[in-house]
Amino acid sequence: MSYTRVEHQGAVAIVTIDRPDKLNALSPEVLEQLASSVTELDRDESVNCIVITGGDEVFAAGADIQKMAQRTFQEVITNSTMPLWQQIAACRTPLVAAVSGWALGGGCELALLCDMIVASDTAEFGQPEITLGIIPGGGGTQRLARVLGKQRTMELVLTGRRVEAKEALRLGFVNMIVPKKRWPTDAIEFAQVVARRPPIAAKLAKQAVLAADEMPLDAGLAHERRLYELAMATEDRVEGMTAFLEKRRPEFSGR
Ligand code: CO8
Repeated sequence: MSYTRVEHQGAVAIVTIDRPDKLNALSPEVLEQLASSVTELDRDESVNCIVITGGDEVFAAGADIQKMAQRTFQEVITNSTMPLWQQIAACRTPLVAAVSGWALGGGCELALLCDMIVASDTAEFGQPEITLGIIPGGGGTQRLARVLGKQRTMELVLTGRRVEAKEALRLGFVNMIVPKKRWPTDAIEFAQVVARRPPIAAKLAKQAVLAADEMPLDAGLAHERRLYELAMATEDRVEGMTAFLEKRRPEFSGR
């Protein structure tokens, strides 16, 4: 059974989670399909930006509670879905989450794993795992804490309180809110802006920014410098700078 759809709009690929009867609950099958689509698109030279999205009413209501309820401790230890989360996070192409409706538990973690989030004004985020007797396991405690800081993350993770789009924007974990009637069109248009940038530089920039979460400042600066030098070796930087000097639009080739 297919739970994801992939479509292309120019250099933007859109992966839609499509399991509406279970509010796009992220079962292992859904995660597998999502991860394999993202990996395939990441290898596709014609794709410069990937949008991960769900339906109008729900992005994803979390991991599949029905399946989780049946799992033994041994199964959790031996057959984790963690490699699939890591596979999506390893995508070098910029990832935009286009979120409308609920993004809860694993759904919120999936949005946070993306590089940017465009939310419709009906979006609602939360980590309700505590109400089920567990804690986030797809990166929620770590990625939220890096965006919101300790106090606010503690509040959301310990109470399971949901956050509406406006508050998410104020807290800084959503890039922008668009009216539901212009969603996901505006999210895709935003992705098109990223997709028009030289793709190697975009991938290097993504790698450099992500390193900020993982490296001390000195190592991060050295890493950024190496990536900058790589960008300077591309044909696209020659084109970008020449186009600027010739007062014309650059035509990037991805080389
Ligand atoms: N899993 C499985 N089924 C779900 C889920 C889910 N997460 N969410 C909704 N559904 C199902 C319901 O069971 C229902 O199915 P059915 O019609 O067969 O009974 C259908 O979807 C519709 O749901 P509701 O009737 O509940 O719809 P409402 O509009 O009343 O409520 C809510 C919508 C508020 C979104 C509600 O469904 C809800 O609270 N869902 C659960 C949210 C949640 O707790 N998410 C966290 C799950 S735990 C998690 O994500 C841990 C991640 C760990 C990652 C680990 C990586 C290694």
